[in-house]
Amino acid sequence: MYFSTSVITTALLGLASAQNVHVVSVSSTTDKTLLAFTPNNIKAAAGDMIQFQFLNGNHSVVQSNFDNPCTPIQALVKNATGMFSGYMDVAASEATGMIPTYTMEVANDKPLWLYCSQGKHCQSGMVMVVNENTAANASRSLDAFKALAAKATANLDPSKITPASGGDSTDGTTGGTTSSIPTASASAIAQGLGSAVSVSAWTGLLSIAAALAML
Ligand SMILES: [Cu+2]
Repeated sequence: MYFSTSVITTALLGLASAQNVHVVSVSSTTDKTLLAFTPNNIKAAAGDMIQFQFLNGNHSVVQSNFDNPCTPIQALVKNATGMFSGYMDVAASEATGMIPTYTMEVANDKPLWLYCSQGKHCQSGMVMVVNENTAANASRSLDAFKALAAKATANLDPSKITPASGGDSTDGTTGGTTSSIPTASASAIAQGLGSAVSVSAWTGLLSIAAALAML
């Protein structure tokens, strides 16, 4: 069996790009009162991973839609399984030297509107967007979403809502997984700013390399 170098290179690049991990800091290691996701406006391709690293406080990440900033999407769209990280109490795991994380895979390139369902954090601007698309609709910007959130009458907990009986099922929804990582490595990854290739991607590359060596 024979593979040209270009075919192999393309395969390796494809694998690496499919495993891009975007790191988002939730609150801050230095300012525990910070109610923000950083960065709060990211571009991610379908198949990319987003890892939320909970650095302080007790926050969550919940999927809404643009028009209803502080409301879980499952309260808006029938059969939606919108993402919800659960509440991540950083103080509870601090003594172990670990911080909680929540990692999700991006399903498509549509805008994904997210908020924190703790207290009035959503109204305070603890919101973000993945794949903002102001080219398609100039009014659907992160700034406009924040302004809508500030006026929301309630900040809804996904575990305490009534599932929707109607709505637009074209809204993309997704799930994720929770884990924890050493506090030290969290800041190291966060300083990488943006994307990094995950361990599993490299494991994949190594197994492909091993397979090729046996041809
Ligand atoms: Cu919060």
